[in-house]
Amino acid sequence: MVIPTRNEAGNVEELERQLDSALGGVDYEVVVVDDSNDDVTRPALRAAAVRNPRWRVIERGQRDQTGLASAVVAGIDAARGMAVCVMDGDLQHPPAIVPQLLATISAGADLAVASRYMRGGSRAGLDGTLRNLVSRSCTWLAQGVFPEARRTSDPLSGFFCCRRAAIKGLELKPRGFKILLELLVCAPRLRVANVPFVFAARHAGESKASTRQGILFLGHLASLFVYVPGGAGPLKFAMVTLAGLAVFASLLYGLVHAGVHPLLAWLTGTAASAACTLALLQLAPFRELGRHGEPDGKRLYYAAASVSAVTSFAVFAILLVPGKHHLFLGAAVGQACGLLLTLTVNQPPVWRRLARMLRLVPRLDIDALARRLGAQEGFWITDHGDLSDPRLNLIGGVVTREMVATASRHQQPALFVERKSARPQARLNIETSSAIVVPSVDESGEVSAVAVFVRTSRSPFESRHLDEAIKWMASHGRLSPVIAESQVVA
Ligand SMILES: Nc1nc2c(ncn2[C@@H]2O[C@H](COP(=O)(O)OP(=O)(O)OP(=O)(O)O)[C@@H](O)[C@H]2O)c(=O)[nH]1
Ligand SMILES: [Mg+2]
Repeated sequence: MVIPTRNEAGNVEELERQLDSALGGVDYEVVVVDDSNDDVTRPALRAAAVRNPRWRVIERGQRDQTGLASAVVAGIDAARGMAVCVMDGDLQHPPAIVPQLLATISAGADLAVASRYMRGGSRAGLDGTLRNLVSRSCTWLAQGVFPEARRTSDPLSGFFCCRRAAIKGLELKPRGFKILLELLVCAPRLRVANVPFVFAARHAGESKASTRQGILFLGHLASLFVYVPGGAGPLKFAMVTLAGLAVFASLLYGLVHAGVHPLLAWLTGTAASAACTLALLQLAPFRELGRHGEPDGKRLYYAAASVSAVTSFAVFAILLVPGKHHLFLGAAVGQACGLLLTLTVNQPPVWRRLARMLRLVPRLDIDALARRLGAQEGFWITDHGDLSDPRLNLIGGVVTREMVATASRHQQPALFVERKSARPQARLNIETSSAIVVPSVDESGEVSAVAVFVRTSRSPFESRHLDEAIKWMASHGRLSPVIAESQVVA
């Protein structure tokens, strides 16, 4: 149980009592992450930790008090159980629901959300029509922007439970109160289930929700939109498409009015619109759009875009024949056809079939991946405890077999680069060794094998090679879904 608290002294004893009675048959621990600035909460929590061995309290110093969500992240990092449940410390989240959340996890869900917004649930304890309205609107906004948040009816709930192995390695950087939304967006492949609950009234103490939290929430949405490349796909697609269409339409209109031949104006407009789209796709937030999670997905994206442009042009040219007054109708119908085609290709089943047909997802063959990365050698170490594997001799110097062992122990992909010497003026044509190490984690959260790539060259591996190795292995199911999904959320 991870419980963030800030000035909740009046709730501690009752919380302890209710958790005890609700979790009778369960082996559980309570990790309280406390940011209190009153004089009474910390003594109350310490007393709970002394009398109850299940309780642990993390008291955060002033500098680390960066909000509710970061407290939850700290609690999750410290938790040791098979499942982690997050709940408020003011008893608005009834502990009696926790066994149902745990049962939902046992039944196969990765994430069980206690939801106020479903049959059997309610927000009786949320006082005031205005707060209800704000809460509802924020939920709709989050679900409108992120389809990932539609997997539960209550993506802004602060009461949920997840399998710890399923979220291990996720790079979370939430702001404000909404940690669940962060999980949903950063890990779109988690299996989510809802459990209804009645949001109770506060047992004691005061609310910390405020207008400032509302502003932080908007900032959090923006941060997820910008820094999670694969998040909010449909909205990003609409933005890029509309930008391209705007460039196309204004050029077509302007050039035709300046007396340029419509076909030439169309070509110019299309070229400029394609350039604008391409430029947008280079930006980090839009990068994933054309890739669909495939490391090599852009090839298909460009092919589809070209076919759609040709279709659009053909329709335009045919409709142009009857006379000039059909010009803009022709352009509109042409663009609509092109868009329809793009949308069809964008459907995951169609996309996957095409990708397979065009061999964009070949079987992962470690030699092929080594060639892609420009590595001299690429190999699997299946018994990663065995550091005597002779192939590890390939990584010489500072990059040692211990580093491979470390990356595997921490289950973290790593990039190692060494330099020949500490001399400030390096000779540029000297070869250095570098290595990429990517542990492959199976369903149970264990490392089943470690992929090692070695390069001895004047230009060592860079972080983009590491990213590419991770992407390729993930798209071939050789990596835990979480490591594959975790993005750098700045
Ligand atoms: N560690 C930590 N906990 C916090 C912080 N802000 C709020 N909390 C805790 O997070 C939980 C939820 O905060 P509440 O103030 O109850 O917010 P709320 O439930 O949205 O609002 P109410 O319905 O008015 O209670 C409570 O247990 C708070 O003590 C914080 O900055 N740090
Ligand atoms: Mg509350």
